[in-house]
Amino acid sequence: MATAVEKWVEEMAQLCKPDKIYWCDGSEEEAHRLIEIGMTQENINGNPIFTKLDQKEWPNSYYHRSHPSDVARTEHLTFICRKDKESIGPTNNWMDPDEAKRKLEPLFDGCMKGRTMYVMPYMMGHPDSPYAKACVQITDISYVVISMRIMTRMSKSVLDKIGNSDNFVRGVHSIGNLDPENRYIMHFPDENLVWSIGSGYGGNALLGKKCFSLRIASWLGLKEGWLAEHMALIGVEDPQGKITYMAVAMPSACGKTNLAMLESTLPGYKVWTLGDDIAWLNVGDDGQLYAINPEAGYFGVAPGTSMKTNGNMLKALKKGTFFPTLFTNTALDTDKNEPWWEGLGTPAPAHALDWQGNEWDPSKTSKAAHANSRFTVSAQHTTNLAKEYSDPKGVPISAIILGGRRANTVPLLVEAFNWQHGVFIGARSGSETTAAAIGQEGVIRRDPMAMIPFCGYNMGDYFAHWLQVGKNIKKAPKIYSVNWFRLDDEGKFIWPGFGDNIRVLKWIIDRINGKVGAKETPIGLLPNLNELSLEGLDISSARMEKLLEVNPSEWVKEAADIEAFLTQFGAKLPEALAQELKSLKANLS
Ligand code: OXD
Ligand code: MN
Repeated sequence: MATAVEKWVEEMAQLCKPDKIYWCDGSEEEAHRLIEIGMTQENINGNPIFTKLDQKEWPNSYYHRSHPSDVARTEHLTFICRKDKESIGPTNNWMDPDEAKRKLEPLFDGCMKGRTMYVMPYMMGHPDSPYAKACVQITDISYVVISMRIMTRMSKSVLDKIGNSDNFVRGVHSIGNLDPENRYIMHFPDENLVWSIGSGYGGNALLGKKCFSLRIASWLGLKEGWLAEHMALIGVEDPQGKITYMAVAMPSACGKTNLAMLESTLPGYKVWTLGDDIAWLNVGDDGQLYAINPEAGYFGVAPGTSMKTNGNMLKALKKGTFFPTLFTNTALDTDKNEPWWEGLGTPAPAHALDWQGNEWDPSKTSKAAHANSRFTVSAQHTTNLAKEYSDPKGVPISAIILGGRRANTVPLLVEAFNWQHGVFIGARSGSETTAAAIGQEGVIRRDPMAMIPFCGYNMGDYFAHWLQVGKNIKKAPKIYSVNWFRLDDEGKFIWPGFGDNIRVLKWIIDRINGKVGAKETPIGLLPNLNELSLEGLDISSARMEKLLEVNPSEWVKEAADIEAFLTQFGAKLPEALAQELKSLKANLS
């Protein structure tokens, strides 16, 4: 008797009409075999699927170039499909589920003719965690298979775990014809189902990542009392050896990966990483907030990653274990057969192909690597991987940090007065858009908890859910806002960032332990300058004051923008947050 997975795969095969069906086992041998085949196959954009890089410098590393129109998430082509439009709210694109299927079925019909259908069984989360989810994704490109093997726990044993049940998350993916006109990423939360066609880009095509672990999982969290969040997970060890665990939300391409891999400039402090992008938070039986990372790898932005800014990551990229490492849309140094990107910290190559495969002229201003070019690397390569990474229980969270990219207005560091105020700080957060999503860069948009592209339901309900989770926690973690990106009058970053961000984390630990004070401002609690550890840092107190400035006229404008954003949730906006907005305005006047 066929299992539910087999029946579903058969149904999908009838629709997509592949030449072959291949069931992935997640083994090392399989990865090598698929890469070898991929090196001889052209992607439909005319590039080989994989190119082997110099194996001495970059062991077990391969290069992939995507279609030039397919280099980032496409939020305008991403839909949540439920009958009840109000339930998905004003910040998501909505489509009726029947209409979505009517639109997609003709696109999927025969889309895998001449191709192989790969069937990937995988877990999101440690298999022994009660929050882990068994998933099956199909795809028609081996680049997605190898990426998923790095990013998830892919194994044929997942099929045994699912057995005959139909309790598994379904993902259907095809690169289709890579035509942006025929590109859709559709989520069906009521069926734990994602359909994605027309893109091979990570955020659109690795369906266990944003599509399941955030958009669909946020629905599961709402129903089951937990939170699926766009957060890195770190443990900060102090000189006494005590580790404080923190969950850090930041919009895409705003430094979560760098923070997760931070090399401390303060002696005695060390950052351990559990994850760089997604955290699932739950209230444990002991009333504490716990977090797990459902992923197993990092899909990080390459440009700007150097030995100086993120040495731990470069070491991971060069580690080379039985998990391959992928580079996508970086430049290719053709003399050395090595990946290269702006900000790698090595001289520009004499001869290189840019991310589109054209000869690159270093004298021109055009970038060699795409601004959103990526590496895909296993967490097993991380030199600072926390030992609790393999603990199904996860880690107890003492601080939640909410970041954004703001040239002005928002100080380096603010502590919320309490959980409710922290939820308001999250709800009011804005950030400049980046190359991680197609669209204009550098425009400020409100991005509550960095979840605007990823919360699968009405954000009014999301805020209420955060408030409720806070009530269920015995000792709520403190909540902070951070902004590494404030500019001076010459447009230069004031704060050095990277390894020096440990100074901010240290203040947070000191606050948790009641060792330092804070001063009250209309927007929250700010550090006293003399209680921030700035030793060894070449930064004047005038510049520090600018970093910590709360400028009333900027904040009056900010409050008006926040109000316009929150008003769109109408009656769904929790009264507590409406009250917080009122107090912010009152405090400012
Ligand atoms: C990512 C993103 O790839 O947020 O993590 O876009
Ligand atoms: Mn992300």
